Amino acid sequence: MKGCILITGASSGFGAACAERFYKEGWRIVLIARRLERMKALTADFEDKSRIYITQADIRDLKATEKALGDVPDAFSGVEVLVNNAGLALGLGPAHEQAVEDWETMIDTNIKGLLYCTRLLLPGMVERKKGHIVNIGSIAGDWPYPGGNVYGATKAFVKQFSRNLRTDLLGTPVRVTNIEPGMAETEFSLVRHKGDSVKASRTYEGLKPLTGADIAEIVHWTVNLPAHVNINSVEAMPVSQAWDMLAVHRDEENPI
Ligand code: NDP
Ligand code: 8X3
Repeated sequence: MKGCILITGASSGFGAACAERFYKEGWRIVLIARRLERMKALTADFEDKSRIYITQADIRDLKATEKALGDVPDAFSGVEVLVNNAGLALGLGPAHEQAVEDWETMIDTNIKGLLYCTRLLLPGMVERKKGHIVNIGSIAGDWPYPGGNVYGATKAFVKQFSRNLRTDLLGTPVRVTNIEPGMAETEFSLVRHKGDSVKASRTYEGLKPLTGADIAEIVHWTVNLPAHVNINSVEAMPVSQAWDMLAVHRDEENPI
């Protein structure tokens, strides 16, 4: 039998796609997010219910997350793969106009929530001498863009934390991978634009964005490589996305 994988943010987007992919491959799946009904709907057609465990938790809340993970039934204990996927961007305005509460939500979810899940599951992986932490970072953690201020900084944290984890775990068989996707069509932009579906869909107009299934494919590949192979990071963009040149502000009359 295949192992057990725990996926955070499994109610939508990449997390839901990973749940589908790993279930189909015969894994036991543990799904966590706040929207319980969405995870139930996602798995409604999955025949082998004995391989599915769904739990509701807000990963910003350490105690709630600890309880949710502590309540995972024995049949799902010994999680081999943790996909730290839950996360979000809020807003796309310049730093001097952004809401501090939105910054806090991103920091609490993308950084602290990811740390809580890692800290709760990693000791078991080290003890059992088997495990893989797959973090979902972003190209925003590498490449600056206007409005990416705190979101990008949270993903830069994920990148460096992933590398530091690798150094801490040297001498154990536990693997760590940071996957850094570019534009992917999920609910990400809807959340970033606070429910404005027009702005959200404009993000993907005239191009073929990545999909949740693309990211699930990459996660699946990194997890299924031979146990001695550690993919440190993967940066993946749609073909229609690339880096731009450095920006220069020009004002002939009032150069700054
Ligand atoms: P979605 O909005 O579709 O999914 C985000 C998931 O995170 C949802 O399942 C949501 O579940 C969950 N989540 C958010 N906050 C919390 C919380 N406090 N506690 C538990 N779960 C939470 O977006 P994506 O699938 O695109 O995003 C997944 C990850 O990929 C994020 O980390 C994002 O930053 C990253 N990413 C996305 C890219 C893109 O272009 N789409 C590109 C690069 C990286 P619920 O609301 O039910 O709690
Ligand atoms: C999401 C990708 O480019 O919208 O992390 O920041 S991007």
